[in-house]
Amino acid sequence: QDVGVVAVGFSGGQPKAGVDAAPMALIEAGLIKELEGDLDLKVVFDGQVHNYSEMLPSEDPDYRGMKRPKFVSAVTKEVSNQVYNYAKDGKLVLTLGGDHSIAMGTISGTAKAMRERLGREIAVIWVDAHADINTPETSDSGNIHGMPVSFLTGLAKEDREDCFGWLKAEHMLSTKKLVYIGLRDIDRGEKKILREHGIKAFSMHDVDRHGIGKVMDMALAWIGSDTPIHLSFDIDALDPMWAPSTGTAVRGGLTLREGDFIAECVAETGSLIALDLVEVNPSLDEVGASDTIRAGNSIIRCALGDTLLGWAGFTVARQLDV
Ligand code: DIR
Ligand code: MN
Ligand code: MN
Ligand code: MN
Repeated sequence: QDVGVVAVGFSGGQPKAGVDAAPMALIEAGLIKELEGDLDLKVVFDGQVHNYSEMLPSEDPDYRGMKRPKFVSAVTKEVSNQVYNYAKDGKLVLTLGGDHSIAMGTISGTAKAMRERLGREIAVIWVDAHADINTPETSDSGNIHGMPVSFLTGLAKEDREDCFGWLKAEHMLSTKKLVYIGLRDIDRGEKKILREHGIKAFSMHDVDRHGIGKVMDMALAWIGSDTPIHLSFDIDALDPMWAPSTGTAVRGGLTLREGDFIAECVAETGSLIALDLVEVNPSLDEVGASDTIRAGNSIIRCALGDTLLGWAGFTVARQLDV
């Protein structure tokens, strides 16, 4: 299996600097070497962490309450093309963020590529403390990293090409093919959206009630076999005990093992086509930064087929390769 890596050093979807340094921190911790050396994956990576500074608009006023709309739109459009180019020739795409607004790029890219390549819609497993499904109008913060899912599902619409109007039907995700795991901090407007659209969501309450094993069985049963899976993993899904260095930490989260288990279960399906690892911010809680980076690396390794036996006992993404 070939893995295409996109390193997105972007923080414009939220106000805290430092999340742009995560891709380099993950790579310096040995990520790419481990994927090649331990997991026998062929990694395609241009060696560059993109910062997209050439896309910074000269002026970028708030629009519909969104902060930095033109910059985030331009960067996510570029990320969409980068991800699409890997996915269209059968590579599993690993995107290192960056804040979670970049999922507008990654998911639109894989959705388009899988429609063209397999004639299929993708499913998304969104692992996060937050639902990131605010529309510009329901958002209290105006931070676009809290909105990507609403644009990707078409719940938020915008005609202006330079403010996400570039997202077309081919980029979109069905609300029926979206599953959340780990939720525990959802805004009022988001709760209404989740309820009204019958979106499948496993909150921390569900993880406590059923255990993570049963939750993964239910999540994967909802998606069904033979569907390409895009896993979008926000490190703040983990409890701050394991991943303190993140912009909006919320207590009462997943353990490190539960996070790895989610990734292992998705790997076992053989249907993983893309993974995002986002919201690691090494400059917050500097004492905990190395733990947070290690947790991120661990989730990536598990999703790409590492096992407790250190043996790639299943072949990632083979099932869908025709
Ligand atoms: C909040 C926080 N729901 C917002 N979202 C975060 O700003 O829309 N997402 N932190 O990761
Ligand atoms: Mn998120
Ligand atoms: Mn989050
Ligand atoms: Mn909130």
